[in-house]
Amino acid sequence: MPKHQIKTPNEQLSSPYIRLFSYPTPNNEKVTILLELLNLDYYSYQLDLFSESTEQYEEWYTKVNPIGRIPAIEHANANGTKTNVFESAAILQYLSDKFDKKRQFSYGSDSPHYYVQQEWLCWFMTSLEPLMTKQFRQLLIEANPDMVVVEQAAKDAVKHMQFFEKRLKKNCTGFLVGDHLSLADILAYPWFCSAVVPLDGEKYPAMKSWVDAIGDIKEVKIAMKK
Ligand SMILES: N[C@@H](CCC(=O)N[C@@H](CS)C(=O)NCC(=O)O)C(=O)O
Repeated sequence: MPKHQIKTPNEQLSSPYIRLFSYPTPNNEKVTILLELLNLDYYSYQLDLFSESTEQYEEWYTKVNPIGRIPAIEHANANGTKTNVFESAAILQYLSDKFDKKRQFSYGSDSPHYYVQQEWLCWFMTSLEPLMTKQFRQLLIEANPDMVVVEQAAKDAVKHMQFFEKRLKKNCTGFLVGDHLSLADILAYPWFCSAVVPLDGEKYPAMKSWVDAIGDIKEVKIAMKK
């Protein structure tokens, strides 16, 4: 099994290894999907984010991620040299550059699809992702959600989903970029099957087929359960 749960953040591991700092949210699922697809062994430590301890702001963790958010990884290579990466899109790019040499789940800089993948990654991270994070926080974490914020974020998200639908129809392959699954799909997928973003299959048929097809992939199913 690729995943190993660890109970303490600094558990001694023998190199090479990937230590994932996690919490079960869509931002984390993006990373677990790629780790599972690449069949990589990884050690997952779940931080205590939302209780009073707010472990993410402890000094040891701000050395991994100065912003105090999950996901983040520590990768130790065979020589024991460690690299920390935070921000889900940067982690996906790091993992694919290191471990997806055949480019089965990504496009490398030598591909004509590379900058298209980058466009969709940047668009998603700067436009849709902050709206969805806002909704997620209000609905699933705050004791008294501010419904004005939730409704505004939902309206804005719907506007953006129209671009997404058009792109899938234009590309015509069932994927956002090129003709196979890539970082663009992996990054966006967990949000569209999370409870905070109800997807209307009649209005967004291309997105509905895309969600269903990705959700059918064995490794994606495993990653979404973890
Ligand atoms: N843009 C960041 C977002 C990360 C993020 O917002 N993570 C949330 C959980 S999904 C978090 O760690 N929240 C802790 C906090 O807000 O204190 C990414 O994609 O990695």
